[in-house]
Amino acid sequence: MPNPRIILHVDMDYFFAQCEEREHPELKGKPVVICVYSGRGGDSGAVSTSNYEARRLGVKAGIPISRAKKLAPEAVFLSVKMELYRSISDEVMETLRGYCDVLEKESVDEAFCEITGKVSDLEEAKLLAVKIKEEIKQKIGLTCSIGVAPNKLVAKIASDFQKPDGLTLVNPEEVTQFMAPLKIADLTGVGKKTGERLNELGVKTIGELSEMPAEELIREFGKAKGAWLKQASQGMDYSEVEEREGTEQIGRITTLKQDTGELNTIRTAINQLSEDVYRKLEARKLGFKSITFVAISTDFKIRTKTHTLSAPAKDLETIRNTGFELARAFLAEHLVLLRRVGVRVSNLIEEKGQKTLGEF
Ligand code: DGT
Ligand code: CA
Ligand code: CA
Repeated sequence: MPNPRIILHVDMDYFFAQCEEREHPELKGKPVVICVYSGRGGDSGAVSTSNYEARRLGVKAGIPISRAKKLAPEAVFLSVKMELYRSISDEVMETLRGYCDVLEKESVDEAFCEITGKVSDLEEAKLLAVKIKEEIKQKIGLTCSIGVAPNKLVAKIASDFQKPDGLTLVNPEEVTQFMAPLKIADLTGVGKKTGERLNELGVKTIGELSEMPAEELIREFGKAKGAWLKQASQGMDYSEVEEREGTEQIGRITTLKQDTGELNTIRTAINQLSEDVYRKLEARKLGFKSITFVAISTDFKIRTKTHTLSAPAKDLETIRNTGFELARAFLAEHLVLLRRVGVRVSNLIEEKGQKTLGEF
């Protein structure tokens, strides 16, 4: 037997809503609902997520906004501010990267971290997970839930096990025991249709699924899926934690000392942000092809302006100057006061210029 792997799955708690609570501390304790308005006017649209206060009132992701307003008329309703969440997500991912061998960003609010080479046993993994939670709390001001397990499948299920602010460790020897009582719907990767069919067959828990003969599952769901169900129900997963290409960006956002539309004040902020971004790039020996200026106005509207270079660059000057030019162009186009500004680079490439991380 090779040494078991140790993998973390980190999932931010009620992510979009928690970002809003961080930006507006007066929201804490109140039900908060994040909405995606369809643009068809009125309350047409759906709930993207909600904080736990709102969830207790029945307001969950996916329900119509009009229904949410009936369930929780006293709640605070906000529209999604993707730029803000993305920049906070970048901060989270950068923090995680410092702790792991390989980082696989799975979505805006979750990632797998391979830490097999960083710790020697589960006890050390636990200490590391606690440290990560503390750093994300202190530096970024958000809580997350972490699952620690010998593979990605079980780590992901474990991160969801004690939400919010949870930490769940699953020993290699305890995997089947941990999985057995869970509902089929908890098995990541099982879609609604498959779940319903299994229910019809009288299979309600992962443990019951693991007792079904592989042949029967294959007959029912086809070769690939049937075999996968059999394996997954036993908590087996050999997929690797892999860096995803082209998805990465490095960014920094700051709140201005006062709301302003003055280019000179904004330039000072851009210089500082550019240096922070540059230091991150330098430490990881990365170049970039795109630079983005992020502007958050006093009405909380978030707008961006991006410039893509004809050839990759890696120097501070290019970030700083392009950021400044983008800000100048932005202010010429918009008569607004800015509350926060940000600088971001994307289309990242490794400095040697051989292996590209970005798409060109
Ligand atoms: P939790 O359960 O504490 O992890 O809560 P969230 O809100 O972090 O839920 P998660 O991890 O499933 O999703 C992360 C973010 O993705 C969430 O804050 C908002 C967005 N999201 C989730 N589900 C939906 C959806 O059905 N529609 C839209 N538009 N956005 C969604
Ligand atoms: Ca989440
Ligand atoms: Ca998530």
